[in-house]
Amino acid sequence: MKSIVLEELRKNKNEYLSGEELSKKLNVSRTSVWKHINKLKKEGYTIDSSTNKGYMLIEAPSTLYPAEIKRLLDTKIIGKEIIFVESVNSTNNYGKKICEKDFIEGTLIITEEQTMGRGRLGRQWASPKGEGIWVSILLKPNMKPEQASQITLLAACAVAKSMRKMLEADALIKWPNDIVISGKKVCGILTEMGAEIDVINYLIIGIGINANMDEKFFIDNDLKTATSIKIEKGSAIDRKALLAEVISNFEVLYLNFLDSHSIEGLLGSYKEISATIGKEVRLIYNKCELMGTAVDINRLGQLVVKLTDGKTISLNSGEVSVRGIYGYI
Ligand code: BT5
Repeated sequence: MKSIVLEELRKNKNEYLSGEELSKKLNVSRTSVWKHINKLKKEGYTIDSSTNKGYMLIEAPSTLYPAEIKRLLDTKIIGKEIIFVESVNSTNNYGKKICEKDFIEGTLIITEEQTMGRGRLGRQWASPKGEGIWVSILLKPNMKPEQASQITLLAACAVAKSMRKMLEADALIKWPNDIVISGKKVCGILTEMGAEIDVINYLIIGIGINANMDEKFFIDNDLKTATSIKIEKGSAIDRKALLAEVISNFEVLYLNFLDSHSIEGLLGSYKEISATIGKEVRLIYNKCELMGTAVDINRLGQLVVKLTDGKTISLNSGEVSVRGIYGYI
């Protein structure tokens, strides 16, 4: 009912809607309308209430509430179901609990703050309140577990494309899971899977985007090679619009991938915005540190590296640092 009240207020933006009209339209008491208005106000909606005229929506909060995101989406499966939690240890952990029961494919877990955000290999992911986009997409693709890592590339492509379109930022993909702007990391992706030998039971794509943090945040947290969109763009960004753009782009790429069972259609544009191809790289391979040049990303999504000893290897995932203006990141 609360979201229906909100929708009615939205339809009448810049106009007052009387309590009586609302209660008749929604077939509830005026007290009930008043209670829902108060709940919305507590959530941060600015609603003007006037005894004679009624209620008018002045401004919605920047919080990533499901109602705020859903109205910006026109997707078929991704984001049809959204779970919002104000604060959580990790949206991937929360997603895993849901996936281990039963879940609707395309469900999003969104939070304002992660208290134990995770990177790969047990690393931490700093996720301060209200300043980023911390989201997990729950999927159940009908494909072999070995193809799962390719979905990380889809997600990276969706994020980079969205940033390039919305912010006109020169966002590049550092294979496999980072988005960088001006040589610094602005987004990381953590893909986790529940699978049997031949089937994926669930796949969780966790996306962390540094939206509106200031430089001080990265200095205080000793994150020298990280940045936020705000720093790069010079002004705060609309997190709701960016999230909706990422989800919409991701769905297009994901549905194509399900149809074709291949990332070939995506590779051209992925490579065009790669921060890795053609660069000197340092990598950990079979527990050894090796140096080489990244020469390609193949149709399986693997990074092809020509090593300094002349051998060529293809990596599925792993630790690759790219030499850039801030050294290896
Ligand atoms: C990643 O790991 O880049 C994956 C990050 C995924 C975060 C999302 S948020 C939603 C979902 N829920 C989660 O709990 N996680 C996912 P990796 O490549 O291992 O990079 C981790 C490293 O990046 C850390 O060791 C730090 O050096 C650095 N780092 C930590 N927080 C950062 C931040 N906010 N921005 C940039 N770099 C950061």
